[in-house]
Amino acid sequence: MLTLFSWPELFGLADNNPYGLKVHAFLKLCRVPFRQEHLMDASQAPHGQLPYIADGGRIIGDSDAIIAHVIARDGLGIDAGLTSAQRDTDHLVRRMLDDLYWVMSYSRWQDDRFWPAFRDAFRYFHPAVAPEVLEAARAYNFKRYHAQGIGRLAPDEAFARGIADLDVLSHLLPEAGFLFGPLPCSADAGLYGFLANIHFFDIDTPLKRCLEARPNLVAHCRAIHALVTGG
Ligand SMILES: N[C@@H](CCC(=O)N[C@@H](CS)C(=O)NCC(=O)O)C(=O)O
Repeated sequence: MLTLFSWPELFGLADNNPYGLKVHAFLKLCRVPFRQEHLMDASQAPHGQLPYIADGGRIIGDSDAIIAHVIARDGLGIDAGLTSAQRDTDHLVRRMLDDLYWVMSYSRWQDDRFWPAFRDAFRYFHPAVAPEVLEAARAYNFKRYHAQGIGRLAPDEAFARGIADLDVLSHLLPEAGFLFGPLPCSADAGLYGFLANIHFFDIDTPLKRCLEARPNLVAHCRAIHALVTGG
């Protein structure tokens, strides 16, 4: 059976990382059987990043590559009805979410206003994780943020990027239903990976405030959540 390796759960979500949650949601939406293993270390992963999967002797990293592999392996029709314009939108949205990733991650690990709440939540849900491990991860993330560029921004500048992304998503999504119609596509699993990691986190960041003020983003998040959790 396919195994999904991803970062730990938090606030009832199967992964506190949006890319792993995206793959988890995709597999659930497509009713693909899998088991999940949570890791605190990405050193064994392809490209040194989670998520990755092990599937019949193959190891595949990167959420998009994983989704493409499973669609091809099982002949899944989840995206079969998309027009070429919708496929272009799907591509652009995924790339924009790659940018939102940095703002979301920065809000948890770098911004001193929210780091204590994130750290305490992590320790509450995962008491076995030593405080030094989280502090080391924080120091490592500071280096990543600096190299990427987000770490050089003041919090207001960083959040302005993420809020602009959420605004665009709110314009794109309908009031009800999913990105491209009444049924979810793989793009909706991707959106959920990010939106749920803001909406269900009990940390009052500017990203969360922005999302909560846009009913269609909340509705989308809750609709996919109900489909993947059965609740
Ligand atoms: N393009 C990848 C991105 C995954 C990703 O950004 N993973 C980060 C999340 S924190 C990671 O595992 N980083 C580990 C590291 O940088 O050491 C995907 O779509 O899966």
